[in-house]
Amino acid sequence: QRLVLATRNANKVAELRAILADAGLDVELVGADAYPQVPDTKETGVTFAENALLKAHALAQATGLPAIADDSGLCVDVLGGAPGIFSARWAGRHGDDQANLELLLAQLADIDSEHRAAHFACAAALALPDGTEHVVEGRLDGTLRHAPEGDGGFGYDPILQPEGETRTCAQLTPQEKNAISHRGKAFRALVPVVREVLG
Ligand code: ITT
Repeated sequence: QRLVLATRNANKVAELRAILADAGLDVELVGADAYPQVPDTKETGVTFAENALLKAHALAQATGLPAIADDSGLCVDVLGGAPGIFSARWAGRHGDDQANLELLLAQLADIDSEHRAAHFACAAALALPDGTEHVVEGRLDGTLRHAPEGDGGFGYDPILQPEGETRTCAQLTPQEKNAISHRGKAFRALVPVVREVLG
């Protein structure tokens, strides 16, 4: 059985491969890079779930294969949930992780440690070429540091300290991050659905 990973974010691909393998999903995962002719999906939804479904449907339609997609981001309480679905382009240029993180830290410069609650959110979607769809969500709660720490992970990992942790996500091993992350939770919940739907 083959499944397309409807993401062009290499960091997500690496985490998804590990999470799905650890969950025992025995399918061939084809990267979206195998389909360069498929244009990037316009993320016009207003929720993580809507955008994840848009991406999964686009790849399923274009390839004729079942597709799974991830839409995710960082939601900051004191900013009313922003950057949220705009996390990848918070500073303007899509995927500029460093600029996004720096802008967010500048915006929060005057916010003290008691008021820096935030969470990562992830919607994991499965779409079939016949239009069948499923979506599940996961989150990781924590607080935001005043300065980045750690070299692991990607995106906002160096500033998010999970609840009950003394380290940032970027200081966790990949296994430790996947065990508690929004992405790990969402995709582990999707695995039984994938098994059921693919038979
Ligand atoms: P695809 O749409 O191709 O999957 P993308 O990077 O554009 O890739 P999103 O629109 O879902 O994906 O944006 C996700 C952004 O949220 C990502 O660029 C990071 O800034 C942030 N993010 C998501 N998961 C994260 C994680 O585990 N750690 C740190 N930051 C994360």
